[in-house]
Amino acid sequence: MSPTAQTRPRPARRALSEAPFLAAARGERPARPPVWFMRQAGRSLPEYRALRQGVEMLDACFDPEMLTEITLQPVRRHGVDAAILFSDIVVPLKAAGLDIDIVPGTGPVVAEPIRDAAGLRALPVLEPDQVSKVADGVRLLVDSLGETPLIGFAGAPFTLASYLIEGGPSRNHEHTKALMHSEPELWHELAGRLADLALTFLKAQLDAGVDAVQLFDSWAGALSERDYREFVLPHSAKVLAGVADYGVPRIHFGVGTGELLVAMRDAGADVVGVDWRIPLDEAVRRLSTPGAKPAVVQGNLDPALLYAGWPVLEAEVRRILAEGRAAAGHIFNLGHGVLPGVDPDVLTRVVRLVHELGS
Ligand code: 1CP
Repeated sequence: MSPTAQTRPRPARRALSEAPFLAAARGERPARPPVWFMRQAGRSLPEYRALRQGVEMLDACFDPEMLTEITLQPVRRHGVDAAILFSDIVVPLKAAGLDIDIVPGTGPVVAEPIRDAAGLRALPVLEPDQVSKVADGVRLLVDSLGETPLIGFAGAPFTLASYLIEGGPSRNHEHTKALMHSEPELWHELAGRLADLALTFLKAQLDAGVDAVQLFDSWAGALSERDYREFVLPHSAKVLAGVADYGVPRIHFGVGTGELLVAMRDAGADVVGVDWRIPLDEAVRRLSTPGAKPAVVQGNLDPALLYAGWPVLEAEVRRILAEGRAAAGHIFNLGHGVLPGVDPDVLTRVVRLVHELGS
């Protein structure tokens, strides 16, 4: 969101610039601090479980009416300050024709892991019309959301590559790291193609009207800063630079990335997502240049503490808001996604507390 960026013409949109989420993302301090939750839609909500009965996860992601309704559910229930498009980081891969599925209880699983040049050749290119159903959902959402901004998202090249190379969720990312170091040319070609795919997916959402984007590099924290800068940063930077001229906030998030925050900012983020392992004021200190405006951050309540009982949770929310005052702007969130078993009433109560404490 560089101030000099030429803003692209986008769909006519209600006046949203005063929305607390967008104000905080610009580095302002709105009267009401904004709060939303990663994975706010989904299994913690009984209305989601009811709607998904008998519908495969990826089918839901390509049904404009269903993805719209699921996206709206947490906004209605919790009163959060932003909606996040209900989709998945593997949706553009599926749309392009890759044999990939989301297996309940496991996550994304790829039929043929990509580990050599032949595998890379088989990776299809995403054409914008292959995600037209997602864009249709974005247009429906923009019409229904009123004053609440809509966040679009994509998986970053490293996190996507890990699923493709490992074949599914991985604790150690060993095949991914091995390929990166032993066949760097193949790695860079794969990551470059995943950057193009993420960019096409984000542009489809932006052209349809999303108000902000988040690049999820969930598993980047598995890398050293040296490896991140050499193997990952240029590709994530291509994605973030590729959407800069839309003039919307770009949030860049990963888990366990305390040591990578500066590198992730250097990749081109306007807002840096922080997990719970590092206090927000320390994150801001690492991210800020003395004499310049401090960084803008998003985070960072430990999602497990939603189980800890209200006195613990209230103290945590107060601490995080206080530490967040070190930032130019702070968007309250979890440090990672809502766990499926959480009591949704606890989330609603957190939203109310954040709003009350700010006013
Ligand atoms: O049947 C179900 O309900 C499947 C569970 C589920 C859901 C609800 C999956 C499978 N994806 C989603 C939705 C989803 N995925 C959203 C929804 C929007 C919201 O936040 O409300 C988002 C933003 C994602 C993005 C996503 N998918 C990420 C990045 C965010 C993160 O959590 O780090 C990742 C890593 C994935 C992969 C994925 N998809 C699904 C699962 C269970 C996983 C993780 C598996 C693993 O541990 O590797």
